[in-house]
Formats: sequence, C-alpha cells, structure tokens
Amino acid sequence: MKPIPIAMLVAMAAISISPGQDTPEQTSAERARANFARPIQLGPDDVKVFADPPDGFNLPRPGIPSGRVEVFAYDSTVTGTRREANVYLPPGYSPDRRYPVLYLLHGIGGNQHEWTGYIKAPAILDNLIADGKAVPMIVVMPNGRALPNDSPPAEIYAPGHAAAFAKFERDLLDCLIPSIQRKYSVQEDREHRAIAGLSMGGGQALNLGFGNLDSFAWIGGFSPAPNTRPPAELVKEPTTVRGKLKLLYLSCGHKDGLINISQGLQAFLKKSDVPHVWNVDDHGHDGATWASNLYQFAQKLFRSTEGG
Ligand code: FER
Repeated sequence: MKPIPIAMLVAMAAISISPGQDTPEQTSAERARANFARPIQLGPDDVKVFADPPDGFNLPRPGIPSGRVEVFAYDSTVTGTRREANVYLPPGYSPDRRYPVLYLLHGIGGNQHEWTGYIKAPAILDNLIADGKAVPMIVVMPNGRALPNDSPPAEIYAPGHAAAFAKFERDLLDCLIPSIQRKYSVQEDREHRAIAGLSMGGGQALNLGFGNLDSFAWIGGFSPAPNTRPPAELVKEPTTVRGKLKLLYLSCGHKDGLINISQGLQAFLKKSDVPHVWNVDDHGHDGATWASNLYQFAQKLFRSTEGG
C-alpha cells in the first residue's frame, strides 16, 4: 500500500475535527472572521422546510390585541449587580392563569433589546397569538452577557467577552428564572419552559438546554455560533435526550458562513436518531432569518407534538 501523503493526512485530520467550535479562550476577532469566511457546502438535508412567513408577519397589525414589553430587574449573584431583562406579556395577561415561558437570547453584539428592536419579536408574537397560531406565552429576553457592565464592548470577539456568555448559564438558572417565577404567573415545570436564541445566543440555548434537560423541554438554535459545544458533548445520551425533548429546532441561512456549526450538529442528531427540525433558509447571518424562524418556532412551542 502506498503511504498517504502528509498534506492529505493534515486535510483528513482537519475534516474529522468537529467543525469550528471555539472555547472562550480561543475566541478572537481573527477566528470569528475566519469562521464567517468558511466555504459553505450544502448537503441533501440542508433545505428550507417552511414556506416564507406571510407579508406583515412582523409588523404591528391594527385592530388586534397587543401584548406589552416590561423592563424586569433582578439581582444576580453571578455579576453582583442588578440586571435588566425585557419581558413580553401576551395580550390580556392575567395573574388568574399561568403561562408557559420562552427564554430568548441575543447575539454577541446585542443585548436584551435585540429581539424587541429590529427583529420585532413582539409584533410576530401578537400576530401569531391573534391568529390562534401560537399559544399565549411569556417571553423573557435577558442580557446574556454576565458582566457587571453588560453593554456590548468595542471588541465583541475578545476572549473575556465570550466567557461572559458562558457565565450567563448560572445567572439564568440560579437568578433570573427564580425571580421571573416569583413575579409572574408562570407554569414552572420543564414542559412549559423553552430556551432559544440567535447566533451566540443560539449556542447558549443549545448548551444550556441540552445541559439542563430537567429545566427545558423545548430548545431552539437559530444560526448558532462557534460557542456551541461539540455535538457529542451536547448530546451525551441520545436515549435520554429522545425521551425528554418536546422539540429541538435548528435553523440557519444558506448564506451564513457559520452554517457548518449547525450542519455538524444536525448530522450528529440524525445519526443518533434524535428527532429535530432542521430548516435551512435563503438568508445570511441576519434579522430576516431570525424573525422568520421565531415565527415558525413559536407556532410549535408548548403544543403536544413530540420531537421534530
Ligand atoms: C465566532 C464567530 C461568531 C464566535 C462567535 C460568533 C465565539 C458570534 C456571532 C453572533 O453572535 O452574531 O467565532 O466565537
């Protein structure tokens, strides 16, 4: 047998490493640029599985009841500060009933206003609820950067900054969720708690969701970033995961250089027989894909359908 040339061995090793995951220590602007610049190769599973949302899906519609967004402040033992989240309360919110809760996380340059701002999550939710396409739910949009000063820094790809997104895990589980449950009328079991996010927040949602299946039964990752743990670390026991997840929703635009992260996870889920939704749309790393996938994901949440 002929020896395999060194160049080919190097190429094979590079391919076998799971695609592009970064630890906070490894993160840098240079690595982020390289991750976004990765060649995009689409396979047979990488297709759009939903029609585009109807015109106006993300615009306030006159004449329908609208929810409201409140600022919610809580004490964090992780940052040692009082932190703020935006909370969407559905139309007609009443303490006489209990609501399921979606925790919805932003990207590396964003904050608690990203989903309420240019992505227009409140209008998307109001429209779905008015049409009976989504169940009334509370949506908590925190600041996923667990630092005393949680404004986006000048260098968003600095290692310390990526580390703050990892530290948010304890802030969410130990501080924010209990505080939300004290203030609002919510269903407190795992089957009525979901976690989802975009990009850096997509990675957080996958890491937090899979890492805490006793707390979350519904998980959504939209264009997840290289902070997503490698698939075999996320899905340690496919059988347990299969039994616990109500929905795993994964999406990415086919113009997004980070798509290899989702593709690696999707291939692993398929191989491990873990039911999931995988939606590859025509967008890039942008608000259009996040609005459209929130529109799809929210319709599936807290309904009795199993898996994907
Ligand atoms: C990276 C590229 C992009 C990275 C994070 C991102 C942790 C996040 C992008 C976003 O949130 O939009 O290499 O490393």
